[in-house]
Amino acid sequence: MVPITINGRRVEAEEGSSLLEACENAGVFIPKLCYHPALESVGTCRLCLVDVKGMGKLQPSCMTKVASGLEVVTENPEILEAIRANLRLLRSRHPNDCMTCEVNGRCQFQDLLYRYQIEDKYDKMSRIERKEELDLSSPSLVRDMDKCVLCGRCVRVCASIQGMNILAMVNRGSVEIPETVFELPLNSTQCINCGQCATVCPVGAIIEKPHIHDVVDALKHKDDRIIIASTAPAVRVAISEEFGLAPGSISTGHMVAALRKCGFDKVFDTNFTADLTTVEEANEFIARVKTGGPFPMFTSCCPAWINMVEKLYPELIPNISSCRSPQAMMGSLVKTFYAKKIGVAPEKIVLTSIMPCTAKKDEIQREQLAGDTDYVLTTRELAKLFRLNDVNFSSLEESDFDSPLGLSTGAAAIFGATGGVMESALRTAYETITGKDLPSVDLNAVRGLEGIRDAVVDVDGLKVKVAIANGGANVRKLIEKVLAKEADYHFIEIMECRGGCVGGGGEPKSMDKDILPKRIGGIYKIDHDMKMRKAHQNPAIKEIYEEFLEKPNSHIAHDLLHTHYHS
Ligand code: HC0
Ligand code: SF4
Repeated sequence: MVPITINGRRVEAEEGSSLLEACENAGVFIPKLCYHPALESVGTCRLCLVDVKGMGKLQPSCMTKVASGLEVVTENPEILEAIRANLRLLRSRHPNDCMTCEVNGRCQFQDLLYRYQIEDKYDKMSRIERKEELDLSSPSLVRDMDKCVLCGRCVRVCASIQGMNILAMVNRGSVEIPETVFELPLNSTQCINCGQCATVCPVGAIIEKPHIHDVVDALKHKDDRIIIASTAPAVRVAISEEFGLAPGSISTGHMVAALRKCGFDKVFDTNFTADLTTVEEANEFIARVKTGGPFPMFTSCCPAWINMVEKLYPELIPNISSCRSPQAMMGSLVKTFYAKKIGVAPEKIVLTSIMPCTAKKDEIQREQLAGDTDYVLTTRELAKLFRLNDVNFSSLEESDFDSPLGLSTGAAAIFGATGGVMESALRTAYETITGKDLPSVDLNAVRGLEGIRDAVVDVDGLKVKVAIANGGANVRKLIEKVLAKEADYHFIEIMECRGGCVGGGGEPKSMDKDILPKRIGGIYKIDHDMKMRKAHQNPAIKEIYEEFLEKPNSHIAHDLLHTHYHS
């Protein structure tokens, strides 16, 4: 730490860190659009300008490093005028449809316009006509480049974190925008629908394909239909942030209560089918061990990963577990097992899945799975649904999930964090293979936030080599090693988003650089505090096998819980 002066106040700051971070750590507001804590700084939006003594003209604070003795001013008439001029310019190319924009009230640009009083009541330049075509081609995302503020965050996240390079800045000046190669509609590119571009977008230029309007409509006009929600492991933690709770807070009971308040007739838990996935996947792995492969076996629950394999690495299709994702298992069980149980035609059930992920919107439209899950709301859309329904989130009385598809173990909870699917599968595979209790339920070797991790797990003499990758660029690095035969893993967990599902493309937008460890902390706490922490111990899972599915990997389990892939 070194001493610097910010607006005449002496503070300690980390040498070599950015002035922007130093100011924020000192509680001094800095406007910004291109800066994002998860991405490399580029200093292009020219909003984070500061005056540094001895440096001449105004400096972008995101690109200026802290050095001992720096004297920084963040507010003076010159800085204010420069910021306002830059905002006015961006405002002049922005449409006037805030009142109907999907991110109204959650827009970093709108906040800055208010803060700096960029009023345009009499601005002749303000415009409403469309310049760029709306790209609705993707099942997961909407691109509205008229709303782009040129921050370039989408381009950087797609290239450096996801390793995909789907978007690039094209043109210059008033027509500059992030564009796909050959200006193809997003769905005709190799985009994997991970939605990382949408989570970093400060405005509404890239958003999830909204399903909220259909869900609101279904809840309003139920007729004789049963409206069901099912919630993913990661949502119960991240939803807290949307209602002012500390990141990492666990809101399971409040979330279920809020869903009931919105009018859902039943609230099921995707964690139940995460336990079911574990049992099916562990048994599939054991069968591969007995028959000699193919190895490595890859997990199959991340739909952006499935997109990546089908589009870029089709030769790996035989290596992917045939298990449907927990979302897809829930879809098929609700429309078969549950419909039969309550004596209702499957068409009379509307199932909405609540996910931290945009690619899950794509997954439900896969022809192998179509018709099971009707809608997918992201965590962001869920928060909006709660706000629309005047839900007073934290003061609701907590509620439990409904049975029979609502009971789960700690092993399901950790699906929401990178390494969790692997840890859960290993807990079950170990006990299924050895018939013995695991020496320690916490398999710390597979936890963490590093992009690629590996471990050797001793299953009673059998050395199982496992690896975990999170974040598309890391995934691609690991896959290249596997394809080059430089790695001989037996089992690999892949999550395309950093941190796993807690960092999904549908999660609340956050400018907290420690957001992933905070959310992951909440996820492991759920597991730690549960009595049942192994999927195969879940009595509701045992019951559904006895009543309906017979046994793991049975014929009916294959029909309803497994799938296939194609390039
Ligand atoms: Fe995930 Fe899932 S854990 S992909 O990371 O397997 O989205 O949260 O819902 O389906 O359960 C996301 C999260 C899920 C699924 C589960 C898996
Ligand atoms: Fe890139 Fe993912 Fe956005 Fe597609 S969804 S453009 S792969 S960041």
